[in-house]
Amino acid sequence: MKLDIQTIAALAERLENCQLRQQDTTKITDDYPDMDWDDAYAIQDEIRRRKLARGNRVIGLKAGLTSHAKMKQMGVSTPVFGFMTDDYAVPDGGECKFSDLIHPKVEPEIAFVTKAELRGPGCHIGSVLAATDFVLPGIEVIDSRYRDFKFDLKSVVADNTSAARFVVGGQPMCVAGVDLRTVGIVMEKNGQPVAFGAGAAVLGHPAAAIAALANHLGARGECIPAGSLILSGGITEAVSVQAGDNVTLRVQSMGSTSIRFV
Ligand code: OOG
Ligand code: MG
Repeated sequence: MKLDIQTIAALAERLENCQLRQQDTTKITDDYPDMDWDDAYAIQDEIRRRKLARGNRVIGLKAGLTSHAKMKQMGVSTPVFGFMTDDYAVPDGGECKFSDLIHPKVEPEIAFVTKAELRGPGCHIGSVLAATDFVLPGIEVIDSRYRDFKFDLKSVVADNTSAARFVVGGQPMCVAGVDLRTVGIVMEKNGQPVAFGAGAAVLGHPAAAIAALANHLGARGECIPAGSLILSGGITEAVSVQAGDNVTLRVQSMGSTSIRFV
């Protein structure tokens, strides 16, 4: 760790206030170029602590930057991990208030719900599939607190990986019933298809993103508890949205889920 506890608390407050006030900021590595990965996750942990202290609950976990499309779009090369609280959940087909966000984008993802604990190190696709209760379509709404979505890996980790809102829905499937590598997805904005892909875009197999999360947490003495909802990461580039937009994600044999920006 390169930052002291006061600096970590101050950076967490700065980033969380940006989220709460719909303001953007410059990336924090501009001010603290020497900060390391542990600092970045410590800032994210402090943001979580602030939300829990305010009465929010953590209801999901996420992996991000798990596809080449996303890594290329953001100019980075390593997956990152974050959390989602109860106020991030939008009901299937429900509304998301655009004015609560800064400059949201949507991502097509496969969501996993687990039935057994996953604990790294050594977690692999097989352990993830064995521990998965079902998978279902999910749209993540990301909203970087950084100006123009311009960040580096440490800055985006500190900013809880741009997490803002998500919706899941459609037809839950057990993993035996679907090949998560070849499963096709279409994301539509206002009825127009805007993004296409297949599950293998995410680290070769979306379950690999869940394994990577378990191994990341394992290195910190934490685990993915049974019953967790986890977003495995955008399959395609993220797509910008405006108030009035209607976004639907269709996943082969898993139905669809949608969200409206109002
Ligand atoms: C970081 C979050 C990336 C994903 O699914 O790749 C992410 C960002 O691009 O702002 O959630
Ligand atoms: Mg995402």
